[in-house]
Amino acid sequence: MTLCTCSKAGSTTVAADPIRTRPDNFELRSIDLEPVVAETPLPALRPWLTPTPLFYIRNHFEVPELEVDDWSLTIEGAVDTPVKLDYSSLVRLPKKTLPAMLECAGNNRSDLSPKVPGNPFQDGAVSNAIWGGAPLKPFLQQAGLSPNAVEVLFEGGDEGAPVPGGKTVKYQRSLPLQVALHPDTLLVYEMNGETLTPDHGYPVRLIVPRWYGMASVKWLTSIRVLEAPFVGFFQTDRYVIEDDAGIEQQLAQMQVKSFVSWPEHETSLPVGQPIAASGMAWSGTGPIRRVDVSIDGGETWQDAHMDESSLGYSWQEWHIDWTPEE
Ligand SMILES: Nc1nc2c(c(=O)[nH]1)N[C@H]1C(S)=C(S)[C@@H](COP(=O)(O)O)O[C@H]1N2
Ligand SMILES: [Mo]
Repeated sequence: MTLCTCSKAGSTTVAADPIRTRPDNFELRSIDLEPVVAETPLPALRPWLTPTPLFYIRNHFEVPELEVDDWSLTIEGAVDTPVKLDYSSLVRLPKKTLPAMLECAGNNRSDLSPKVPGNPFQDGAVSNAIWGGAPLKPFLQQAGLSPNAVEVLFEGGDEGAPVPGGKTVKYQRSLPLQVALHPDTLLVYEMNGETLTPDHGYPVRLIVPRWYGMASVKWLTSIRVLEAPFVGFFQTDRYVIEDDAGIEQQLAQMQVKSFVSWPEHETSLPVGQPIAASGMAWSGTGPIRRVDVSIDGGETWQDAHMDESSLGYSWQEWHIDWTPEE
């Protein structure tokens, strides 16, 4: 694919898309170092697949040091028989690979007005990867769920005080039973064909397609079936939003959303030269069928082209052919 790159002076050259040809020239935009929080730079949001080194990172605490040799996971709680899983048996099971994007619920927070506290994410707390792992469902079935089971709780190996001076907690999140039992809710050990990296949850993380990122618990150490809804900092204090009636609701599936990845904000383009403006669109409930784009502040709209259909739980690439007239 070629793109028009344009200098401020208005002279133009047609160059190969640098992010596709030289991804090593780009790096994550750091937001915090302890713990690591970093977002994907806008050029790296142009390709459908986000290279692992450019996939956004959202850690609440320091990355726990877990080794596969002594890592194991027990499915316990409201079950007939607890099931214990070790790493070597997990990776020997038939592998399911699934493209899925993750979006942090705080993505685009810096655009909010008035300003709100939290990591000042711009557009880059969102990425797309191909995940490899084993579905969780057979393990839950093997353990035998209590007829009173309502949720499944996932715990990460990371912990800390989320509020300065407050009490230490682990990163814990629960899922409704039917989401935990979805055949595409995965125990993941591979990302883009390689072993999961420490920042993304090594050795094993959960991937919950279509849900905001907070549900995809990294560095899994424990899975517990519950007979009552879970109450905990990352479940009922954070990741809740008031609905129109003023009632607090837990965040779950991603909302419908789209962005323009090219041209970037403040890019100067020559008048009269056709370009392809492009971006991504997604929803937490199904495939994107249509994207409408306005280049006149919403007065008129044109139908964007859908580039390849979006696979699995990924975003949908779109573009419009556009010739700036002024
Ligand atoms: N154990 C654990 N899991 C976690 C988190 C965390 O801090 N600890 N952060 C969550 C949040 S808020 C997001 S958006 C995603 C980010 O996943 P990534 O860092 O692989 O992009 O992981 C989720 N899983
Ligand atoms: Mo997040």
